[in-house]
Amino acid sequence: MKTFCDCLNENAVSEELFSVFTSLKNAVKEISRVVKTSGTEKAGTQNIYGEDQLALDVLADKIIMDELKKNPLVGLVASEELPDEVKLGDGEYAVCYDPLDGSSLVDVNLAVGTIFGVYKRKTFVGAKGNEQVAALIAVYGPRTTVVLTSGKRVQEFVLGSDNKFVLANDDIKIEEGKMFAPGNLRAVSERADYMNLVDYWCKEKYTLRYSGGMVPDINQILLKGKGIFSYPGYGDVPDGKLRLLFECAPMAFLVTQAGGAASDGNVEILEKVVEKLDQRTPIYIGSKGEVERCCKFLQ
Ligand code: P6P
Repeated sequence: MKTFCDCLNENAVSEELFSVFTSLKNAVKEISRVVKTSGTEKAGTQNIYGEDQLALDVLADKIIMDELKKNPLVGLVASEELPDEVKLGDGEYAVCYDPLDGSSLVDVNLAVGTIFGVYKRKTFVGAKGNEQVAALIAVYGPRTTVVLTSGKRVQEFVLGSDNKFVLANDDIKIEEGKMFAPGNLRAVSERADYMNLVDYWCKEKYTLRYSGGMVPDINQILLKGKGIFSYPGYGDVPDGKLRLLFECAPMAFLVTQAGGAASDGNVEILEKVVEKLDQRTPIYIGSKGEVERCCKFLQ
């Protein structure tokens, strides 16, 4: 079985990026451990979006921050759980992350995940997703897996009982197929265009696969090699709830590298400029044909 290190070497990942991936891997291993064993009590605090934080959110954020602080190659970090980016030093790499996406699903024992985007920048403001040099998601489900890309291919690794990651899927590709993850369905109450699109998927007998966790839902599209995840805005939240920097851009990098696509309905996610860290965006991501269908249906 090929190890995490074997594959990074085969993909001619630089020594420096190898080191950053190792820090992310170490953080994922520790988060995987605490997700399985920690309580699900609230931390008594809220993040900048006014969402109640679980002690687990705060703990996962601390695990990642502590790990990245140990790596001199990482000069800048930004966390969905923190109000601002944090300068750590002169390292050339900038890592943005959502430490525990979908954490409200932990208490009902559904899969949750971590999302990382890696850049070579001195600030995230002004960044575009297509500047990412790497992206990695971790899925804490029945198994702990990571899916990553450094811009050459998309690979999945599974954490074994020896606490080591081994290659589970090499060179992941997304084709076309009838599977849909229609987020923010409440929007059909005000958006006839989204109603028509969901109606199309239902009439065409698409398989519904929506858990409420962006990471497992998009991980499923990557591993099944087909499908569409949609999360539109509507009413007084025209851009929806998902964050461009911390969630959508890293996901778009992974899915695009696997031959899929990601759009906000008009512009490719990877082309959108991060104007502020908490910027939201609608997102339609998955099979190319399905993203095109979303752009056609949705005005
Ligand atoms: P809704 C989880 O809270 C999250 O940020 C994403 O992981 C997920 O795709 C989305 O929100 C779910 O939103 O409106 O279905 O609860």
